[in-house]
Amino acid sequence: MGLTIAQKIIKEHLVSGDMTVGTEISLKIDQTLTQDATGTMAYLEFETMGIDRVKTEKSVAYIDHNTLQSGFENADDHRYIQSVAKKHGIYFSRPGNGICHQVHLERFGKPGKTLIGSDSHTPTGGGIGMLSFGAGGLDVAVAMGGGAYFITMPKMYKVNLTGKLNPYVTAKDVSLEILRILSVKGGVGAIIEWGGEGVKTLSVPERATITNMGTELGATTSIFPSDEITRDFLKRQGREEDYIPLSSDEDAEYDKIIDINLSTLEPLIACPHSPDNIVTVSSLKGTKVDQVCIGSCTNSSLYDMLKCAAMLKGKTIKESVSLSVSPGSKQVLTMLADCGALSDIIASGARVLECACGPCIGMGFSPNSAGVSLRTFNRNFEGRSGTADGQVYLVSPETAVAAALTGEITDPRLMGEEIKVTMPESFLINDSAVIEPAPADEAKALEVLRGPNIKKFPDARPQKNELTAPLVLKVGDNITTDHIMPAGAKILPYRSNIPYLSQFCFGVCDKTFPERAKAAGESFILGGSNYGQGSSREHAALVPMYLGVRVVIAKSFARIHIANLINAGIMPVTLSNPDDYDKLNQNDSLSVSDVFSGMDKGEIILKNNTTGDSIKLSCSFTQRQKAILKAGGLLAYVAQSN
Ligand code: MIC
Ligand code: SF4
Repeated sequence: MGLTIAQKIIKEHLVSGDMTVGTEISLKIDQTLTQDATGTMAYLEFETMGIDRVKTEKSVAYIDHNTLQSGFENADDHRYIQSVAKKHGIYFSRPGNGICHQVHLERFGKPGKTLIGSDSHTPTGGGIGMLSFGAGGLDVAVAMGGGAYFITMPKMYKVNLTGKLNPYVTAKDVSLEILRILSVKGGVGAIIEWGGEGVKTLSVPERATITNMGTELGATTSIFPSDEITRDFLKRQGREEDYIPLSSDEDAEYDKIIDINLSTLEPLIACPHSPDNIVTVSSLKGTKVDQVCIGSCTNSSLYDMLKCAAMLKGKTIKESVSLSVSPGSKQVLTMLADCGALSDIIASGARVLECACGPCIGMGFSPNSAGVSLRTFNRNFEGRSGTADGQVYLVSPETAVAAALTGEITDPRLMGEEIKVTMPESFLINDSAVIEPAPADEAKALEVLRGPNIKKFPDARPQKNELTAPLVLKVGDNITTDHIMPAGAKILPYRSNIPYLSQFCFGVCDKTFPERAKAAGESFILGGSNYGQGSSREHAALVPMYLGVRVVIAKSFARIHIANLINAGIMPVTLSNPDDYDKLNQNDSLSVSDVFSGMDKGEIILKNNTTGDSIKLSCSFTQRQKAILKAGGLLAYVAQSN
């Protein structure tokens, strides 16, 4: 049987397992990336492992999430990451150099290689045929140390593209269309390969928009073939030698094939508060807009920015609208400036922000009360913008500009003739904002600089064979990591300070949770389906662990979060019968016994001491995962194994 693109790369990197769908495999990782919000913790974990130099081909530490530096905390953490990177063989991308995924695509990613990153949108690298995964910081730390990355062998889905996008219909609309078809749960357990004749009509930045948003489908990752378009992109980036061709075999088999005819698509929009809440832009025509934000790792390439600049040229944005533009990288910003397009953006009345995540993660530019904000980003989870009642919609750059100019949701096809942009023959190459690591012989003497904001990693709590504790929180379906451990300007500076962060845990759902969990000492949480969707932030597991949560019961879990729970020593189990969700109420007293033999059998019995009900819980832990849970988390497990 022939192989898909992902299967080919997996086969070449397989360390353990036999590639049977649903079983555990582990992969050799060629490259890693971190960003600052997850990076501090990842490097603290790496240091704990006691390894001198990273063992990957390339590891890069980016500073892009929290660049406000509203106090010493942030600046100290940046300095810590810079010094730890220099010492241990990691490249350091300074604040201002751009958003990790955009810069990695431009400067470091390679087709056919494996990449894990402590950020859920790492699959952006699939735009150049790289097999890239979002992961928790601990998994990235292990990979930097040369350890394999463990995943469940995914199913293979193919999206077969035909036709060609019409004017003002974009790669973002393709992403929204697949979200409409599959929903935020539709990609769980699968790698999505994009193929068919239509692929040839999409440039690398467009492909990267699509693989980036594959994360919102819950997919393990997404990937495009590496073809002449990929070669051309790498050549323009001055690194044609990194090109290798990659395609699936003719007789490769897929678990699902979805057909999308690009010619039939129209501009789409994701309504509050979920990326799969999709309608056509034209159906919301006339809705008043307060704010428009262009940028994020989804839509901040030079291609996107040039199109926006062309639409804004010679025009002024509507008085009632506030527009922000954040170019994805220093390369993009410099090239926009050099060709004059930046002046067109500024002249229109836009506010040009730093090359960073910015408003996407609630770092400034929050909308006004109940404000309608159209964003070219990938997530519109409730409260993420920093304004609790903000109404965030996700759109393409073209739809964003149309709204900025008219003050209301407007189908961009009404904005006149198609805007055509010509891409430059070569990109401007200047890696001055990437600091190289010190040579190994000099590195030993280097000091790692730590500020007072860095607090000790929480103590491991090994799983016990028996536990009686209250159900301290019951929540519904699609709980995101933004619900569990919110981000935003007030909280993000404390990502290396778990005790401080713990005050905000589940703040969006129930502000009393931290106090109640602490008072309980040990506790259970109950979630609905797709628990933990969204970000890779391991803080959404480490903080509940710190607060004493020992077991999370849910109807189903999101991939990265379940790995993070296990890595933090919290046991994730599912309800064997989802209807039993109704038999459990907040504050019920619950017990599990014979946990260790239950882990082996795949079934643990939960006793509800309040109602007398017995409920079956399912689990399917590998030997390694059981050992991690018994050790009290991955760090403790690694320490025990050394
Ligand atoms: C996000 O988009 O939610 C983030 C912020 O990039 C996160 C990482 C984080 O929480 O630091 C992600 O997607 O993994
Ligand atoms: Fe940054 Fe937003 Fe992309 Fe996350 S989704 S990496 S916050 S730009």
